[in-house]
Amino acid sequence: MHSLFGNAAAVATGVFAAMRAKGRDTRVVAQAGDGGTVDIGLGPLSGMFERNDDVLFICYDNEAYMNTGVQRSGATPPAARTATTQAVGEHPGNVFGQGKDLPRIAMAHEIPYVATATVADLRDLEAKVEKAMAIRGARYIHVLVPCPLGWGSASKDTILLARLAQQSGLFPVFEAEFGEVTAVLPIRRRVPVTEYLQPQKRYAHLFGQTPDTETIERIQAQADRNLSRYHIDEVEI
Ligand SMILES: Cc1ncc(C[n+]2csc(CCOP(=O)(O)OP(=O)(O)O)c2C)c(N)n1
Ligand SMILES: [Mg+2]
Repeated sequence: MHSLFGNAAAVATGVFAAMRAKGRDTRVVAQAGDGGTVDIGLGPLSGMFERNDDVLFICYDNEAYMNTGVQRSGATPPAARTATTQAVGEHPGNVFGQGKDLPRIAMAHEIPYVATATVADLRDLEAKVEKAMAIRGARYIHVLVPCPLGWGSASKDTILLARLAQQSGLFPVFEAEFGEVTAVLPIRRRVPVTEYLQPQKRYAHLFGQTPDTETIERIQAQADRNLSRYHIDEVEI
C-alpha cells in the first residue's frame, strides 16, 4: 500500500488492526524516508510505539528531504549544507544542537527492538531485519543511506561513505531491546571525521582556503561522544 508522505505509521497501524479484527496473522512492515519519519510522521510513529503495535517500521535516512530538492530535515547533521541551510553567514550550513536522534527517541518508548544499520553492511542489515521479523510488537530499524545528489558525493563512493560514517563514530550501528543497548558493531578502522566529511560537497565550506577547524572539532567531538555513549570497541583486523 502506498501511503501519503507522512502517515506510513498510521496506515501500518490501521492495517495491523484490520488484520487482527479479521483474525488474520499478517506481518506488517512500513517504510519511509527520514523526513517522513522524524518530522511529519513522528506523531503517528510515536503512537505506534506507545501502543506497541505489531509493526516493523524501517526508516531510510539520507539526512534531508531529497525528493523535493534537498531541504533540511530533523535528521540533517550539523554544518551540512542543504537548500534551506545554505553555506552563508557566521555559522554556515545546518545548526548544531537541533534535530532529532530517532533511534534514541524510539528507545525511549522502550519498544521490543530498535536497530541501526547502513548500506555498507548488508549482512548486518539482513540479520537485523530477520531478527526484527521474529519479534512481536513495535520494532524500528534506522538505515543510513548516502544520497550522492544531496550530499554532493560521487555515486561510486556511496558504500564507502556509509562505511566511513560508522568507522568515524558519527553513525553508531547498534541494537537495543526494551530501551537498553544490547549490541554494538565495533569499529574496524577508526577514521577522523574529516575522512568522512571531505568527499562530500555539502561540507565543502569547512575545507576552504582556511579550514573551519572549530566546526570540524565540534563534529569530531560528536563522534568521540558516540564512542563513549555506545561503548563502541575499536578492533584491529
Ligand atoms: C503531505 C505531503 N507534504 C509534502 C509532500 C511533498 N514531498 C514529497 S517527497 C518529500 C520529501 C521526502 O523526504 P524524505 O522523507 O526524507 O524522503 P527522501 O526523498 O529523502 O527519500 C516531500 C516534502 C507530500 N508528498 N505530501
Ligand atoms: Mg530523506
